[in-house]
Amino acid sequence: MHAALTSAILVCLVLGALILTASGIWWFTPLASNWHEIDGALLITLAVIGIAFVVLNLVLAYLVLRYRAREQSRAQFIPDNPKIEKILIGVTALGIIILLAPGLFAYSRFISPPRDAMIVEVLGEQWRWMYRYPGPDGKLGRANPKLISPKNLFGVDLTDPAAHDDILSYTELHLPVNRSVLLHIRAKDVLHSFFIPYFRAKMDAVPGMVTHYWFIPTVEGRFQAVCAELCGIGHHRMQSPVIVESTEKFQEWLAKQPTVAATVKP
Ligand SMILES: [Cu+2]
Repeated sequence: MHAALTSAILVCLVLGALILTASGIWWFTPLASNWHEIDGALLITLAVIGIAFVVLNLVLAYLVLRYRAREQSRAQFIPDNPKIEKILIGVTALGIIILLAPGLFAYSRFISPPRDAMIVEVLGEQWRWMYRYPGPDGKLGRANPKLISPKNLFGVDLTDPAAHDDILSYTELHLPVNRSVLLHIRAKDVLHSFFIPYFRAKMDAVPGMVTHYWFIPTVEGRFQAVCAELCGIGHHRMQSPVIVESTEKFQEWLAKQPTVAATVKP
């Protein structure tokens, strides 16, 4: 009786997972960037682990029922079976290669930006995201965590002339549509992770180093960046609007934001 119930629960688990997947209620948000390749890697991962999940659970359900305890049945001792072990090692190795390879290729492109990408700095702190854009010189000035103060939230180094025209945004990330963007990601205090689910883009923000990734926003609209690293009690609040708009609107917005010279300079 217990064996039959266990088997039935396992079959229901598999059916429930298949129905939920087919219904699409937890499916990805529509892609709003160039990273079809990352979606491809995610789908391959889902297919491999999905097939493994269904097959293993159905086999388990069958074995639980087929070899349940019965009066007349006796266990047989089989110490090993080299043939089955070889097959299992082969299938597992193949599964792991299929899981990892597409992601490795996608990741190498994800961190290799095109030369003409627009650089934006992302700074994470408990618990918000802030942004710094290069000014008319097209260059981000140097920054140093030691220079961070209540007035100089980014720790911008004012001895670097390239820093003076940098533009600061303390709340929103605005981006022009269909333009390559390279994010330089920093953290002030603890580990954070800058994640824009619609762009399939995510990278850890690590205190003491600058990490990066690039993408092309392909859809105009209002999106959301979140922190994907449990970073303290206010982690859930660490969200920020991401606005993708036409180049003209973006330039208009950028012109209204404060520069380092206007805010940080003593
Ligand atoms: Cu965080």
